[in-house]
Amino acid sequence: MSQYRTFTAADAVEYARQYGGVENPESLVESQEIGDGNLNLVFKIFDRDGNSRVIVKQALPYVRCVGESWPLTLDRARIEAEVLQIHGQYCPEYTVKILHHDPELAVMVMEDLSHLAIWRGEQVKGRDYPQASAQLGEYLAQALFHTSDFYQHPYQKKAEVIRFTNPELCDITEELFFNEPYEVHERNGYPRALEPLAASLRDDDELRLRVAALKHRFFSHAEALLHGDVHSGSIFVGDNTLKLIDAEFGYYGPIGFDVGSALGNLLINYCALPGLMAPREAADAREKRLSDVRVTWQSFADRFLTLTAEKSRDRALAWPGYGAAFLRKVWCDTLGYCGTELIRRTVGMSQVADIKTIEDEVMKVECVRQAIALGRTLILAAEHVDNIDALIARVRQNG
Ligand code: SR1
Ligand code: MG
Repeated sequence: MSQYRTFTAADAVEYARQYGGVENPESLVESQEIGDGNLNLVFKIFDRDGNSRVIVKQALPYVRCVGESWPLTLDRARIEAEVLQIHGQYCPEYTVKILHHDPELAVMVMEDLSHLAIWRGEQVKGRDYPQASAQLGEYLAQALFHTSDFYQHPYQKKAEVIRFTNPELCDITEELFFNEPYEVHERNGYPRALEPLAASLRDDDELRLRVAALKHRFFSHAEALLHGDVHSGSIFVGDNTLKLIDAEFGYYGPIGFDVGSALGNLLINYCALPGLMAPREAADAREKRLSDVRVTWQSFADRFLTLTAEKSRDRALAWPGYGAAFLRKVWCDTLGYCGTELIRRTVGMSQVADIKTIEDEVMKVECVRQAIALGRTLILAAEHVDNIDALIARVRQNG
């Protein structure tokens, strides 16, 4: 029986030799800890020729970016590996491959994706990956449809909801998305110049009611096995490929949460672009980002609808027209959660490189102001933004 211990670089190499599935395990000789996320250790394992071959990822018993004062369950490693295995079953092209995992050591071995780049970094540099949004939409549709009540047997679905009950990680999302940005909170990270705007969020009764409803649905609508953290930092892209990683926030929740998080991060980049590059380049990059938003939604919705028509197993849910009716609710949720993502990434704790990289402080404040305003509009107007064209029009109106 393995017992938890925090891996050293040498432990990671030894583990990769055992479980990395490489032909000549002894050729693995070195590792480098490359984790730059908020939570875990991530080791890249190299062979004698200096090629990286596999990744070993281990959860720490606390939140890495804060320290031991914020303990966090190791069970998140099991959840992450098992969510990715299930999503990989339904969408192998766009899900990172898990080669091995051990829940007690809170460790997993994954395929190496060093030939790809994290999408957020590429968006910040203004690099375009024209296929990525259609691939992301396809991933969302396949992963979410096949784990929903349309497709899963009711007994299996209920057992899976228990297996993926993830209270501690959900608690982080519940706090960071739906509480802290709307309170005076020490973890918030907005620029001081925006204090009046932040205060106006706290005092906006209509907004607070809508955020309460979104949180309530996050608590209680077990629609599908979510990835739980679909942002552009959890997505590798390359020439005509894309891979989702980092599913430790996975649980059974509202489908619109995953789709809205994805769109929200694209729109944060849209808001940040004028601070990241010259006006002409920014204008071009913004058009590409709006196209990414459109294509992500459209490819998700088209595929999801096709799957409901062709593969629904529940006799009532398979009734013609129900798939489309359900998708309309998902659209509404998507807009709301997209709005909360825009606000939590700018007002709250989890600030992103798109904004942090802006050097000009005045420009940074303006970009953040725009993201917050857009987030608020989407939360408030979710029920009145009828389709993707109307969303794009609202984004343009916002500035
Ligand atoms: C304390 S964890 C903060 C954020 O990092 C993760 O990637 C999630 O987005 C989470 O909300
Ligand atoms: Mg992550």
